[in-house]
Amino acid sequence: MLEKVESLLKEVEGFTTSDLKAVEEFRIKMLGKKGAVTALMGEFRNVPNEQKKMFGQKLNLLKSAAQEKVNLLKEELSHTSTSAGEKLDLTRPAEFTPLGARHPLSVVRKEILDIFSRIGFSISEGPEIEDDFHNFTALNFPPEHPARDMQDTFFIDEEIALRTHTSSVQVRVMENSTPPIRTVSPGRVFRNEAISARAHCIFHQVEGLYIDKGVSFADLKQTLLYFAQEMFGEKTEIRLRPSYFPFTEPSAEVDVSCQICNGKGCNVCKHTGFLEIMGCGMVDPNVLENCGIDSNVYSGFAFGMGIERITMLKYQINDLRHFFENDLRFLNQFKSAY
Ligand code: 2U9
Repeated sequence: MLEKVESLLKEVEGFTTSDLKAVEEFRIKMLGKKGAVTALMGEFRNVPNEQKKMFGQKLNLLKSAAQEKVNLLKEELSHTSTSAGEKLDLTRPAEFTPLGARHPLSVVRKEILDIFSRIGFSISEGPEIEDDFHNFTALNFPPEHPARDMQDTFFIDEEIALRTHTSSVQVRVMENSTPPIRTVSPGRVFRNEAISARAHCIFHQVEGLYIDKGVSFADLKQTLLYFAQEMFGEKTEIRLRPSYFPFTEPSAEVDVSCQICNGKGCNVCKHTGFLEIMGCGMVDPNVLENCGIDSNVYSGFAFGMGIERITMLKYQINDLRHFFENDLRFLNQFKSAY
């Protein structure tokens, strides 16, 4: 019997195969219910008492050697064989993995930020949950201003709300640095609006701020013309219409000449030749003072735009909800190199 154990041990040690099926057959032959090792285990009770210890040790060694050999071969072959025991064809072309793409809003956000970076603007970001001071008070919103209403703003408590614009980030920049300040702030903003083709309760903005000695409305106009021509093409013209915002004085809405009809008038621009792209103005002296900047020494301009609106104009998208639905038929049209 001892010889039988020794010879099986040799067989186990010498066994090798590249076929998973043969490994399974070997396992059954050795360790299966009717296998050789199992049979020897059954005969153990017939071994004389004085040999039981030595024989038991050899038998255990044989059993674990067989089990280890099976495990090792299965592990090795599972990397190179299919479950049916066939060899893998390593020369086969790899399966096609479709590449993802950036979201159109990310592409346009980067384009906007790059345009301003090229003329010395830094990028600043800040919290989406803001206190009343940074979102409203510092920006010259009077206590009873309708934007402070729960109908327009998502309040968390009386003092804290989801920011309604990224101007709050620029308030923080002004508090923490001294002019000259040239910064653009991209980010998500939140307004309590019903969702439609033209509005969403979450959207994306880029706002800009330039503060230094002697900054004028002429600087603002030229900066916006540069932006419009970089974004929409060098023939683009801009037009400013007077407007009102609590944080700028004077304030204006900015239009660009319609790229569809080159300003001649068409359905897209409702026959006006122009499309509105953003708002702007000279920073109200009260805002400078609220943020610790001397309005007798410094002046500045600011502007703000919705990234969704710029993207819709640039790519003639007629419904804002497309940006939030993740429909690949929509998204795949905007694959970009960036
Ligand atoms: C500071 C002071 C002033 C940012 C500005 C606008 C005009 C504006 C709208 C465009 C479309 C918001 O996304 S929108 O709905 N924004 O018209 N934003 S001036 O003025 C600032 C910013 C920061 C400290």
